[in-house]
Amino acid sequence: MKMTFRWYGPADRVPLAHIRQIPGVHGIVSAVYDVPVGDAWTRDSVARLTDAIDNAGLSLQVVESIPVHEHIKLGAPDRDRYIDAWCESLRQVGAAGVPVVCYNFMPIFDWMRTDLAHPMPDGSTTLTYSDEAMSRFDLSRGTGELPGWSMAYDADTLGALLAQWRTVDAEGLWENLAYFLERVVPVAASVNVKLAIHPDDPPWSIFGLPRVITDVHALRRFLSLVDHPANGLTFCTGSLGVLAENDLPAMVDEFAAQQRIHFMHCRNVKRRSDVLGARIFDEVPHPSAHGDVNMRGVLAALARHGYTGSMRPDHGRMIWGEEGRAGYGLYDRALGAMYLQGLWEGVQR
Ligand code: DNO
Repeated sequence: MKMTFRWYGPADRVPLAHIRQIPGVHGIVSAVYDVPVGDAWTRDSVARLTDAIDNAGLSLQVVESIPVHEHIKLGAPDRDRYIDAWCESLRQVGAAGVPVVCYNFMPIFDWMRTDLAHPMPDGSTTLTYSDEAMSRFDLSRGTGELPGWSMAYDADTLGALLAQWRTVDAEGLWENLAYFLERVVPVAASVNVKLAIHPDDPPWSIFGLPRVITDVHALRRFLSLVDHPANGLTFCTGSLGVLAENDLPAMVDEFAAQQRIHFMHCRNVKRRSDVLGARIFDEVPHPSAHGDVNMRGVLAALARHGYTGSMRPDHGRMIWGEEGRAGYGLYDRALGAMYLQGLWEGVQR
């Protein structure tokens, strides 16, 4: 297992020099942030990224993410052009020697929370999701009201996108995903890159949009769309862990045995519900005791199958007065990295 840490490029408030001081962390997870979605990454844009990371004494182990243009997910008539650009980015990443690319296939929105600074009893703040708070967002005013959503859409653009999505249901999304995979997996294989889809977060439909990468059945179906080692998973314990029916250690056992887990996102979540039974979850400290994720079970399953891929501590809380990008401060993620390494050492035979 390789312990890694996400870095949002030169604009990140957490400098590479600080990441380097976390014991055992040698790998970086990052992306090219200065090329518009849908355009191909160039050799130079990738080299600027790898140079900055190499110069800090670290190495780029995973690209997270090459964004998938909305027209690919929608299956729009011009999708081939965007798939070609995605493949070109993939070739550049492969040429730079980066072994894994993480991406997602969620319509319009990536991960979604309703509160990015929910106060916890210990004085920290964390990310929280609530169905009830979701139902109060008014998308007719664009994405402005959504907490921290990085892809800002004005009211008209968002309205048009939502209208296009009314014609694509979950089965349509599966078809568009298959069409995409059939074209990108051979390219990934040819440049020695493993693809790792990120599960939908949360793993259920939001705003009436389809979401399909949700549970064990979906992951099996996904892997069978293109049954090739380069077509694999980012196993995110936090995303999958908010569904009680997802038995995470059993899922890791199944997919790691098939060598189809190419990247691990480890974080813990605590499920709760309001008086009416609506879903709520909080992101909690990484150790198993704090939430519903059996982290020991997950890492033990990985160890049993000799997992050699990258792992990163996913979101952390804001602690010790730190300010910054929600979920991506230094301190709590560093604690997570240390916990995960201790656990990993403990589950080795
Ligand atoms: C959230 C992340 C996701 C992830 C993408 C992958 O913190 O896990 O935004 O990077 O879904 O494409």
